Amino acid sequence: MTRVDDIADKLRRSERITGDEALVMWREAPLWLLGELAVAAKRRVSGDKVYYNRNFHVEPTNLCVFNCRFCSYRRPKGSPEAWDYSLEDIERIVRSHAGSGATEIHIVGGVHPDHDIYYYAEMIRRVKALMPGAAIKAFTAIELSYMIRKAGLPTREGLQLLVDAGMESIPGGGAEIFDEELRARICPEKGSTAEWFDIHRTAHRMGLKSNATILYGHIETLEHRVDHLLRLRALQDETGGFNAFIPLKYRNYGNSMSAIGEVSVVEDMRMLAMSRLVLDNVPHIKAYWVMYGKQTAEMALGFGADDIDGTIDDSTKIYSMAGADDKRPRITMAEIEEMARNAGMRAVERDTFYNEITR
Ligand code: V47
Repeated sequence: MTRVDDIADKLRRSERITGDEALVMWREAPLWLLGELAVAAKRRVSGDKVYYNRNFHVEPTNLCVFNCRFCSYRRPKGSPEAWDYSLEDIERIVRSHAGSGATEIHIVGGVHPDHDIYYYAEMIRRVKALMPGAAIKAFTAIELSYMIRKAGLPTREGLQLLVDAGMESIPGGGAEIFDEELRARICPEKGSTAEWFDIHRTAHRMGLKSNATILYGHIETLEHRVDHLLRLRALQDETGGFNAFIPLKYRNYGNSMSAIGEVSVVEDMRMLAMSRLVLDNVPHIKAYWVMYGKQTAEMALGFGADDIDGTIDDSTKIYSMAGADDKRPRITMAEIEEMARNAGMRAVERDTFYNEITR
């Protein structure tokens, strides 16, 4: 028996693998084996289901106090491509999605230099008032940490203020790469790994659910990826608060790391499968179709993903600005159903908390 065979058997018995074992699989296991193991692990959690929701994004601004090297979205103040919506603009955006049946509104943007936490609480209140039936998933841990620190509040109090306004869960962005040395190279000014974990740990202890991400396919090594996954697995052991993990592929258009290029689709599939296999305690692995494109997201269902995110309704620019093919991303429920069928699975509409929705 080779080392790969041994580890594969461990995974078939649903045993946890170590970081070293993960590295062996990542480097040496054939793609078909990773697919087989990851789909078996996925089926133990979600059977033949492929989850999606009806959602849209609100991106209040692309001004940002930070200047991450991989970001294609940020613009400096005064740029003709900068936007900075007022609360009334945001209300207009939300109203434009009335009747879409959305059950989730994902609010995320740049870290604005001037707005404070009370402004964001008011934003959430206004959005919630317009669509009380939709759950608000708002602000990356980096945005949250910045606004809470600026207000001089302890983390729990800051989060509570936003929860009282109507925030119901936290998206996974801002994680990038947890390794401190690498983080300092790709996003030197950005909120730290410790801040990201403080927000998610505190949120989980308050009973909030959140997601987690990794930005992969740039200058990181496999060791960095495994380290990232292990740090998330440890917090999940402690709190159980993560709903989903979303590997985000570095897209290289229009940012200062463009020369690096993008990793192959095979690398994407290995990333998805290894996420499923290492994160044995995170129920959902999301193949974010806006970032991968619809065809790659469909293929991801054969590598351990059980969620493709939502209908989006042409509401996000982060990925089109970074080079994603779909410049006006939207997907219908019929398309999602076909994707699931093509992968031998069944599309299931869910809410933010993975309750199934039957209409
Ligand atoms: O944190 C920025 C990433 C993230 C690039 O929680 C880039 O359900 C690739 O977190 N290439 C924001 N990625 C998006 C995000 C997200 C998306 C969908 C669902 C959820 C969820 C969360 O986008 C940022 C950063 O890691 N990002 N620039 C780029 N050039």
